[in-house]
Amino acid sequence: MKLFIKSTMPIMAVLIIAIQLKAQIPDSLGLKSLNCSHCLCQKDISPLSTMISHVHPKGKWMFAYRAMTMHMEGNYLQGKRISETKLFDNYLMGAEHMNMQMHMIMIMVGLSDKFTIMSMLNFNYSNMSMIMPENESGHTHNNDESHSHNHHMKSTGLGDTKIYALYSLINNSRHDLIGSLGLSIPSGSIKKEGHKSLYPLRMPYMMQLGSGSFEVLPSLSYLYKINKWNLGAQINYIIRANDNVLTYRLGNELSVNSWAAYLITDWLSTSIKAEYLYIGTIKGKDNSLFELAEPAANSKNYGGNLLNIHYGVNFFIKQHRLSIELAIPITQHWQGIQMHRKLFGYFGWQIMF
Ligand SMILES: [Cu+2]
Repeated sequence: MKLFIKSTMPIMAVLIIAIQLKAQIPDSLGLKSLNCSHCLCQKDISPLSTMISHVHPKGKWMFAYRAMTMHMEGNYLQGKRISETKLFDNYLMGAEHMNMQMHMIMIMVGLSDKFTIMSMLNFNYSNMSMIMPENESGHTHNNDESHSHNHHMKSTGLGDTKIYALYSLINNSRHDLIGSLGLSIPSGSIKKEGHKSLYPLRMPYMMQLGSGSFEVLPSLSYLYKINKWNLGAQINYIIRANDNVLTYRLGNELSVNSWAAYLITDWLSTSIKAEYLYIGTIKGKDNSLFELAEPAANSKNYGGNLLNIHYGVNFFIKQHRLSIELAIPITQHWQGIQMHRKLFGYFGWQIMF
């Protein structure tokens, strides 16, 4: 409960500021939207997975729900899939596949025509299917499988909470340049444990709901608008500012992405995007994790980089936007033994008012 209050504070702050702002400018909807001839916010055709792609005119609100799912599979060492036998030479068990879901609730409001604030609450769900050699699996539940033995690790709950300030540096009929700075508050648990009878231990780093660190999130976005096209490029950085209470710090992350989006008709747009993501290695470690239990429990098996290609569509219905996007990795390189990322899916709904 305390955690919930702590994490909803930024949302509340945004709400209070925005309600006051709204009271001061009663005709903001009618009048201000006319000022917005260069503004992308009304019909933002940028890819859904691009978190920051517009600022709002003063007093204009947006409410959004976004979901992201990622599927990971196999155990890879230096790009090559390794056999279960090889895995069990070094570890007691391993992951077979994993599904991660993030559900985001987002509120955004223009404090002035240049300055917008945005707040995001996350709910995370992770499910990792584990394998272990048959002779290691002397647990209580019955099992008829002949080769290896499966069980699942699951974690679910509130993730880290984010608040962003966005500033429009350039905004004209052709060019948009948006600088933004965010802060992530570690509201997500980093002490999730597995099921009592199967894995009565703290789960590995990637199964935890947050980073446990405060994060500084700078970003710069450029958009070029021509006819029905919107061409964009963006750079995002996640700086993990402190060691968390378990004395480790997840690596910093850099994302560079570029996209082309096209408005096909009044109500439909499509986009392609390339994203390069670099994830740094973990500093320190969670001392309660047994490193030989599985690759994910070893802090050395963390970090790397990948290049994703995205394809998305946006539907516009009055002030609503519905979006779907899919992404697949083109290349990926990971430290040590890690699963490979296979598929990403995004779904989003947003409303402007
Ligand atoms: Cu918005």
